[in-house]
Amino acid sequence: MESPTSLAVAAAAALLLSIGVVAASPGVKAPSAAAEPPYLSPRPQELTWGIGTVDTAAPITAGIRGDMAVARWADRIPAQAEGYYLSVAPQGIVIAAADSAGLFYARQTLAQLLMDSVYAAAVVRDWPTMGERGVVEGFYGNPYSHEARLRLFEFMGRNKMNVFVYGPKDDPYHRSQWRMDYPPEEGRRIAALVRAARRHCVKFVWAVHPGGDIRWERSDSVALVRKCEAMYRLGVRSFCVFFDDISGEGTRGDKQAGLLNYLTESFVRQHADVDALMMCPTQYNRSWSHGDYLATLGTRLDASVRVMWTGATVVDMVGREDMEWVNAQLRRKAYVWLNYPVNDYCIDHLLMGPTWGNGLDIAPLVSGFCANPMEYCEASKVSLFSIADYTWNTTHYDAETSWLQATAHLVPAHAEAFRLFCDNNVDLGPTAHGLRREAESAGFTAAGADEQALGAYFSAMARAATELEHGNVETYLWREIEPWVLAMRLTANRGLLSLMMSRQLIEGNKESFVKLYEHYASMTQEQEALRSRDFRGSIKVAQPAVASRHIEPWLRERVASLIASYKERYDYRLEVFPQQVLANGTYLIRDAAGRYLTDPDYTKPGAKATFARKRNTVNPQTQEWTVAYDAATGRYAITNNQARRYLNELGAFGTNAYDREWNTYEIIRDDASGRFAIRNGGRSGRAWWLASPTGNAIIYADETPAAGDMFTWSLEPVE
Ligand code: LOG
Repeated sequence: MESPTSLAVAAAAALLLSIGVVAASPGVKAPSAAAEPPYLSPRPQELTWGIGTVDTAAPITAGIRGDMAVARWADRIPAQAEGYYLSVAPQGIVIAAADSAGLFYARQTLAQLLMDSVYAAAVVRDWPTMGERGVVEGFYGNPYSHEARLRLFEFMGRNKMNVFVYGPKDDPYHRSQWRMDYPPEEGRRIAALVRAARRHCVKFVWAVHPGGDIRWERSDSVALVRKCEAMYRLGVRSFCVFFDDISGEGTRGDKQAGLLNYLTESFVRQHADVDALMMCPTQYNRSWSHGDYLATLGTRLDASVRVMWTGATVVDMVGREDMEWVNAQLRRKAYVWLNYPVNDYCIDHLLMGPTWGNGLDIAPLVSGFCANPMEYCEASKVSLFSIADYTWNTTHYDAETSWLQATAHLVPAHAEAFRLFCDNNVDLGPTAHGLRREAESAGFTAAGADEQALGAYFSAMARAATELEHGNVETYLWREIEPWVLAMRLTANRGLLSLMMSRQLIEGNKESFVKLYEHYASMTQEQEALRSRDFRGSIKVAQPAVASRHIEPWLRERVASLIASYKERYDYRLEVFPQQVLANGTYLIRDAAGRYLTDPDYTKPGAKATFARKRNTVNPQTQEWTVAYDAATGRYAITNNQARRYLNELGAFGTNAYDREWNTYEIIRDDASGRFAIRNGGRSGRAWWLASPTGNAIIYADETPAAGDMFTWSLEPVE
């Protein structure tokens, strides 16, 4: 039997032919790029292309400042640490570097000059704009696997990143059990990581997160030194202490500074080869800072300690003004912890768009710059590639160019398809942190109302998904992105179906319209059932959201309006469409005992709706609810009339931005009793509303209740 998907695709192909869209055959390559010089990333500070190519067997002269071998080129070596001079010419290759890191980076650049079997001739003088550039594994959720970290270090080395801060929130020996040593097996893995990082010129910084339960007593100071000594024995030479996301005693700035100073004296300065400490403060962004906390750190912390900082808010790009502000408080240059592309607070979304918005002028104001990535290590490399580029050559960074290169670099065999995929995984949706990336689905927004262009775009999306699925995408990356690729294909096919539906409506083919709608609905269902990879011990499972900024809302509204027009004209098979069981209006919502659902204190943010036995005659509006059908979801929004507050999925009055995916409800009518069942919407789980006879808030049932309990609500229109 043919699946709805294949039917839809066949139907889509037929439609596209009928409307004159000629599908390009997949896999058409751009004309040979042999004439073009290779792309170097991070972008070198000074680059001059030579003429012609250089044999890979050409002799190499290499050394660092002071070596006799490179004395002739000494004046070309950049003054900056990690800098290098590289000349690739037919008579030979010269690498003259400032230090061993410079030597390593010159080799990375040389490797990028390789075209098939020859080097492109070039002269490069290069050095980093920012001294410390890298990654902080600092997210909530599944920590990276050992293998993912090893691959990441290699990637970082190739992209000239030099710091990895190890601080996954869900490693117990980092946070909840910070006093305890790693078990031997895990200890050996940490030791292996330290060595692997070093091979790629990456400094491994181990972070500890003691603030959740620390007691400001000598015993805990000693416990911390003891733990650091144990990590030292595993090979760790750089340390960081996190105090983020805690409450209570642990948040005291004077005590934190005291602990860091103690650790500096009793541990760091007891070893000749341990780096100065880093710390992440509790008030790590400007919107959370209050009182004299940061100033206390500024005056009390040993001058050697570097302090991390996420910018104006938790999740934001970092600009000059914020750096100047915090540096003045801290009396030192803050160390940027960029919360991008981390997605632990918006796990349905992959953040694969261009990395833009960080100031190109902040380098003199920072002591380092690390990005917190997604728990999807491979997918994060789109953004990390650009962050490497940005931190190495900050003033010349161009987000769009860097993104194009990143996508081509990660999936070279299907660069075009992968780019289209990335371009449909850009926005974060509404979140508590507020960061948006609205430039998503560029080809779709450019198509406007042009149905042919829309059809071409949806077909390209569907083809790209198929190409990635069957093509040559590196396995580790594929395992991460697969659910989102499948979602993209379904979205694309639903888009095509919506175009076909309007055509059938215009032509008056009610049977075909209904058939197409049925495919559409079954694809929607299939898409809603998609989940991200199932991790062992996974904390959260994502329901992949693709093209959520522009295409999804457009599609839902379009299909809803098509259905509405259909219903105006036809009676045929109306039962296949979502039913509006309740007219929009104001209602009293009462439970089986007749109690009124009420907004008890409309001045209190986050308060829960409660029940009242009596009708409120002073403030009747606190018990009056606007119930409005949302055609895009087929569900209802429920808003209290007193303060116009919406009810969220917890039965509380929402304080976050209203989100129809979360804050709309299914309302079902029982014809026999005339009562209603109310159920949570898509993203917020599908729990049923119940009114406990004694309790005073809505309770939720995940299992479908018996009809008598389920159809408990009466909705009475208010005249
Ligand atoms: C956490 C971090 C988390 C990120 C994004 C810091 C310093 N701490 O709100 O672990 O990944 O935000 O959700 C944080 O950013 N807390």
